[in-house]
Amino acid sequence: MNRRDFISGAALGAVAVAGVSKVALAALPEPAIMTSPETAPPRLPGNGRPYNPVVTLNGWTAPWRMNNGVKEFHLVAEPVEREIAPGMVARLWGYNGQSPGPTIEVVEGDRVRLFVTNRLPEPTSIHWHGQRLPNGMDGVAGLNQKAIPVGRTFVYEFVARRPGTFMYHPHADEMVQMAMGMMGFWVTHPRQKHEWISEADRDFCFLLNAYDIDPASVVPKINTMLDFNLWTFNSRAFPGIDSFNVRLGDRVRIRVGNLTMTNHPIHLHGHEFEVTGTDGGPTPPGSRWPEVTSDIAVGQMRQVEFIADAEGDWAFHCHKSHHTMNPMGHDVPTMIGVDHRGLVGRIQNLVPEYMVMGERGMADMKDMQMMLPEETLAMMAGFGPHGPIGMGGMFTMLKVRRGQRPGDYSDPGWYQQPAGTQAYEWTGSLPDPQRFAAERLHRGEVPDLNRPALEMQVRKPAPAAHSH
Ligand SMILES: [Cu+2]
Repeated sequence: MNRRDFISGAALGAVAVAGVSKVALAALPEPAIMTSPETAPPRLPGNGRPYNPVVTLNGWTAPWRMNNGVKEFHLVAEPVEREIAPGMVARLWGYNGQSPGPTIEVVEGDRVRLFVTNRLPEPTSIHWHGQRLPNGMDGVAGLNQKAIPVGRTFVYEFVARRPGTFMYHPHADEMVQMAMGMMGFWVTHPRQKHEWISEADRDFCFLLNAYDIDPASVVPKINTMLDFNLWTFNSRAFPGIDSFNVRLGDRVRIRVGNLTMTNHPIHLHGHEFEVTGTDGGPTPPGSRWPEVTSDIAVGQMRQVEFIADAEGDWAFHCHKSHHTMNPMGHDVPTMIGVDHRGLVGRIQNLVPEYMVMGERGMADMKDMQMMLPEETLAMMAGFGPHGPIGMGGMFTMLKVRRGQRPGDYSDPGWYQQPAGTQAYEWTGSLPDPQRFAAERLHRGEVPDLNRPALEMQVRKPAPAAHSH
């Protein structure tokens, strides 16, 4: 999608907030509602202090209005329908039509006023995770304020004092409300050039979240503590997650927050990144080191940065392999090495839809034409240019292209590897590995005892001039 398409797409998906009259300024800002799970284009600031906007993966940024120098937002906590991936729509709770809610972008020093309307069936509140603010604005129901009753609107107001990466989420019945999808991202941009914050060419953000939704149902089970079956980026599961599309040589920043119940080692292929910011703000450059996986604990935020200097389609995913799977029963027995095909046939006489996990590993599953219940995602899905990818859940790709124009976030399609740069099949003869000798002995074949099991050459290191 090019930028113009993006903008028209956003206009279709959102209720635009038009010019506001003086009379309206005395009232609430009209809440903008997003109905599309597409990645919205960066929302360039039309007023207020300038900044380079972020792109929210399969999400969008909330519009605001300026009211006597105060940046006003209106969040509506409400039940929403969220497409987790094509083929599955879940009934969640969120903000302004989506889960997660819209990303809030402000500038360091901005005075921010947030109207929060509660259209849920129970009281709620919002905690502005990581912010410096007056105690009464921190949003813990019962501790800092009364919970927002059903049908009422509360106002939060504070100055965004430090630049960085933040989240927002309820602090009233939070186990239920976060299990239902209530959360959002918040970015405070630096007011002026900051020695620890570099200017990124592309700046992405998303939240890690998880749901437990039984096959054929659409509402999360809210009492699940650990055994979730949908592991998502911004309430989307692969292949429903958009790729990060960047230009070769771009400085890319990706901001991640974790509001699941477990940690997620987020891993990028083909590049090394540095953690340039945490929940506490930008990290001093002397504290940074290169890595390819960053473990993001529950309640944490991390921002990582790298130069996208390698063309290709690079996997970007949680490294817990169960988190790159879609709904499955974790109590299925392991069938690797078990030939149960005859058994399956006999059981299928009684239960025609009966299936078992693949006896050659689970890769069997990704080609199977399974009869899935409605509103259920295939366990492993997604097709690439070379066959099934066999992934679900917390998986997407970084697509680096020479020809991706600045400001163009559209999907460039699949990478064509230059000739001679792709793994290929060996078609020569295969030598008999030494380890098979033991098997031949086991079969009663006479071993050649004069032949060493493994030939090794050992060379002693030359003595150093001075030994210690
Ligand atoms: Cu994970």
